Amino acid sequence: MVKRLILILGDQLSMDIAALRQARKDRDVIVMAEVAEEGSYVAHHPKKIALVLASMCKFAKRLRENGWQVAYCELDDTRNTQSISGELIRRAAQFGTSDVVVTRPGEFRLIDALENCPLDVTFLEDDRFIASHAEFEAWAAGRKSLRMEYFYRDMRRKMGLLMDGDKPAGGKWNYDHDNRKPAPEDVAFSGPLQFTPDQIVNDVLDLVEARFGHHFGDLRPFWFATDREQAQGALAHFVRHGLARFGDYQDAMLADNQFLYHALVSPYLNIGLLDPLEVCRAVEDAWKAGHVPINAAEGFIRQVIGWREYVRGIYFHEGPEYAQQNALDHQRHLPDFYWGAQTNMRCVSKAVGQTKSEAYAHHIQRLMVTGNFALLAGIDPTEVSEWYLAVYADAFEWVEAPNVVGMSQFADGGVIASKPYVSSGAYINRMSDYCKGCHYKVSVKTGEGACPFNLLYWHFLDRHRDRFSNNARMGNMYRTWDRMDDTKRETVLAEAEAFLERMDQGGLV
Ligand code: FAD
Ligand code: DLZ
Ligand code: SF4
Repeated sequence: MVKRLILILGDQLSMDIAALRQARKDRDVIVMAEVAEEGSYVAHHPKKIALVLASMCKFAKRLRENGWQVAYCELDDTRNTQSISGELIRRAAQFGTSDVVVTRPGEFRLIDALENCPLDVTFLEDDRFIASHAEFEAWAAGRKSLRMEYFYRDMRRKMGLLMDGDKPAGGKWNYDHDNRKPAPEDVAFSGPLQFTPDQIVNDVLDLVEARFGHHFGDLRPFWFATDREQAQGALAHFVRHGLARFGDYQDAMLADNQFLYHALVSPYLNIGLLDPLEVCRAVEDAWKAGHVPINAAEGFIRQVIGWREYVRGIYFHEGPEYAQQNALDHQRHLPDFYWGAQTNMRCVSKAVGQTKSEAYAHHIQRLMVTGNFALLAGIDPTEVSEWYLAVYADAFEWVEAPNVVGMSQFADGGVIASKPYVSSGAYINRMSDYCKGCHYKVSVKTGEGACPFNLLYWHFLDRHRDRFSNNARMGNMYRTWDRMDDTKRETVLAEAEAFLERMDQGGLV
């Protein structure tokens, strides 16, 4: 019987992950390694590193309790080679085997490293998803455009979620129309369940502080769930107390409430502490029991079996070059205020501020504040993508890159989005309370105090006229721009240029 090394990565912490399912306790060794390379290929937020390392420690402990032989290497072990393939090579020599089994990683960088590792590595499909690669390819084959909505309906039918026979429950596939309420005065949900660090977590926090404390982001207070039971508790808490209003206020933003009615389950889903289907079943059960309305349940389930599955399909369908695309040829460097330097734009400052403290911002903050600004200002999408990959606790390339490069920056030329997600300050004002108390005035279009989003919005449309003016969904925007008198348009463009110039030179904007 040949001994094999079963590699479990930091985002593969599921007891029924493919590599573990076909391993044998009497023969195989589970290899897990905390390595500097994974913590620093981008400068991950310290909270994200702590989440992964603490969850890895607890997962290894659970494996040992279940009778597995686990070769676990801590970050500060002097024998640690500090890379995943280095650790596999070292363990192969130690256990006298060259056979490795791994569930396919969620990032081409690591797949490539393992393919080039001088060992016999067998990859198994990561089947913690609802759509396999083959299913996504079959769905994509022959389609002119790969829009999410039809894929989502197939996933609903496949899993029988919110279905009434072969019809969607409630009569509609999509209740998005009901899900665009502006920010409420009061939020009745006190936010995600928070966990006091135990000894294992505290030890990891000390380690992360010493090794990665210089990265952008606050390590403490740290309250994430770090094992399956805690993550399940966090999910149950959200379903019970937050879900009912999730749909209504999904797109709303508040300066002093980071979480509104959001679930905060993506970090747990993405490292394997929760399973997407169990999350969706819990939501569906709450609807069936009459505890939450259909727009909340449908809106939530669409995010998980629709968007989450779809972006993963796109990442693997498009291949390793996808994350480097730059269809709009944007070349500007990411401004320092994305890393916490001062800015007078209150919306950006608040979104970045909560990213720093929580390693979290919700979808609309990512899309319509930080993403929108980067797109309007023409920031290099590779720099934008690196930022998102670093700063959010839930960021792994298979999910981050399509959301940033595709959905948010239109750098894939329209694979994901049929038009760029750009807006002036008016949208931010409608959906948030950011503009009250901002240095800029959202109602001012040019001159003293003009909101930069207002200026840059037209600048974006003007500089990309060749690409977008024939887009049916953007015709109105161009007609409005074209109706302005020449002097007004010249003023807008000149002020936008002056703003960008100031920003590039590191001035306070
Ligand atoms: P909720 O708002 O409560 O939504 C419920 C769940 O739906 C999430 O937990 C998540 O699993 C899923 N979901 C919702 N939207 C998406 C989506 N567009 N893609 C994939 N899953 C989705 N999500 C990540 O998991 N990792 C990322 O690195 C990431 N980067 C993003 C970058 C940008 C520019 C944008 C616009 C979105 C990004 N998202 C990413 C999607 C979304 O913002 C997060 O999934 C969500 O904010 C997570 O918080 P939550 O659990 O409170 O989600
Ligand atoms: C994100 C991360 C970090 C910070 N550290 C580790 C680690 O030390 N060991 C490990 O096995 N995995 C880690 N990860 C998760 C990997 O980066 C992740 O598996 C790949 O990005 C593929 O999705
Ligand atoms: Fe953001 Fe403009 Fe509103 Fe200020 S006025 S918060 S810059 S949208």
